[in-house]
Amino acid sequence: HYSFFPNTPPWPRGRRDLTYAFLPRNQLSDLVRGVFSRAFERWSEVTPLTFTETSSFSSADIRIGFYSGDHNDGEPFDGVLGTLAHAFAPPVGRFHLDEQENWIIDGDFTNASPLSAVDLESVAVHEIGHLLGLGHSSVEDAIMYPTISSGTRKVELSSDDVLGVQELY
Ligand code: TQI
Ligand code: ZN
Ligand code: ZN
Repeated sequence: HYSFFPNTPPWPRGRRDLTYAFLPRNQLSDLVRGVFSRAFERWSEVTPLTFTETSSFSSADIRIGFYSGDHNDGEPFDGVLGTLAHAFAPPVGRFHLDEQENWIIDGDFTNASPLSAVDLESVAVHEIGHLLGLGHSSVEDAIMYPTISSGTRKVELSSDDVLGVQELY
């Protein structure tokens, strides 16, 4: 069963159209940006929310960046595997990813070691759930289940994820 992020109100009623931006120095390719766009779409399909990319990092509701090691928020990254990413819920939706992971696009594990490669979209869909105020779920199929095996791709919301987010929005 789904849960909510403790002590975190969801995005307020008046905020249904949210913006997101990428840390400019990451210089992400269109391919990578497309992965995030599809991950947001999975949640906007089942809620009244919309997500639009903006070029203004400082004014975006959700700020996405790849960082390595200590990046001054008290939650340093730890290199390959371990912590992959973390998200801080509203009012500033910070979404940080560990730059040192072997990120895989579109489940294409052909040139990667399945033992250490992580599918970017799978992690993005999960972290966006946190950005919207969801905690972890006890349902194994759920995107919000707290573990994922390395080398696997899980991007489809389960009915448990949908029920959870629809209770918030
Ligand atoms: N990051 C953890 C996560 O997002 C951060 C975390 C630890 C956390 N404890 C928490 C977040 C309690 C909320 C509440 O869950 S992670 C997965 C999964 C991670 C893990 O890097 O370990 C995914 C990031 F579910 F697969 F294990 C993305 Cl998909
Ligand atoms: Zn961080
Ligand atoms: Zn999580």
